[in-house]
Amino acid sequence: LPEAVCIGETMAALLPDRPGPLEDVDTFRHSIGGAEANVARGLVALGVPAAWVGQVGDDGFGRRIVRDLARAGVDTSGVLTDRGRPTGLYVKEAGQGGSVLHYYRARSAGSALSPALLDEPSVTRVLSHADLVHLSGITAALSPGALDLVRTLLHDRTRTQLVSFDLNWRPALWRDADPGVLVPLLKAADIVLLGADEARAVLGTSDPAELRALLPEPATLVVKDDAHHATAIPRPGPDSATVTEPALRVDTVEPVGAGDAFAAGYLAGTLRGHGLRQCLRLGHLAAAATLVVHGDHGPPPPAALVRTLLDAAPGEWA
Ligand code: KDG
Repeated sequence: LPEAVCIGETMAALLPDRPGPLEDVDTFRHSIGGAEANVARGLVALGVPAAWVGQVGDDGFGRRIVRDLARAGVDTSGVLTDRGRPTGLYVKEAGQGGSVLHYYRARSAGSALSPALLDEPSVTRVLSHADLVHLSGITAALSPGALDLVRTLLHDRTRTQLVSFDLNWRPALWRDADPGVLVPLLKAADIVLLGADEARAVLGTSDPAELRALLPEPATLVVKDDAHHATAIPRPGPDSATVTEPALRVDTVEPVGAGDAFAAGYLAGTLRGHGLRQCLRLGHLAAAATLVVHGDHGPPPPAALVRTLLDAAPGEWA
């Protein structure tokens, strides 16, 4: 049974074969994407048994999602099929300044998640032994039912031990919903992951001390400053110090998915009992592997390299 369960929407992804406006693209590659499934995949790549739980439509896109995740070693036994709704889709538009994701997910099977999911025996089973449940702010934006599911998982801890929450700020999803609901969700999590830019957009600051004052409850806040560094801010206490670790320098091909890879690395480190510095390093290593490829996930870093770099002296790391 999985140690970690990642819950949210996974979509079919159409990736253009060339950069530029969508109207000029002739060929798209069919892939899959979704922040929480990306984290599950990243965890498995790092040796942590993980499941993705969510809903797909009774269609080829849905079957492809389940097949690809299962082939990657992700437990899909808690994936439900919604016969009345289609699988969601996103189309990537690659430009000079980065990629834009166009979503076709309104009324999708994945956005119709609700606390009823937790009554399904297959879902109860995968949750029964999990040490960690991973959620994200994306799910909170999808529908009132999906928001209720996130709230239930954060507040009803009889089901789960540790809950991690990646803010995953996607402004396009919040045009018709109130992002104010996100702050109480962040406060109820144990581990909060957020980008510095996301923190500024949602909380008005990315300063570690100010963020801690706004979110005093979580055991750890992890703030990622894109290509530069990441900072883990533990709850103040006698043995807790804030740790900052620089990112690895790589030639970025495309950043989509790197945040999920970082989360997977950080959380794998946490589940393996590593200290904050090593968790941040594992996050950076996993992110670097995804930054150098076009899709949502890159091949995992070789295990021997991981071991060497986790133990490297500060000057030898980055
Ligand atoms: O983090 C990558 C995700 O943004 C991508 O996989 C699609 O889940 C997705 C979303 O909602 O943006």
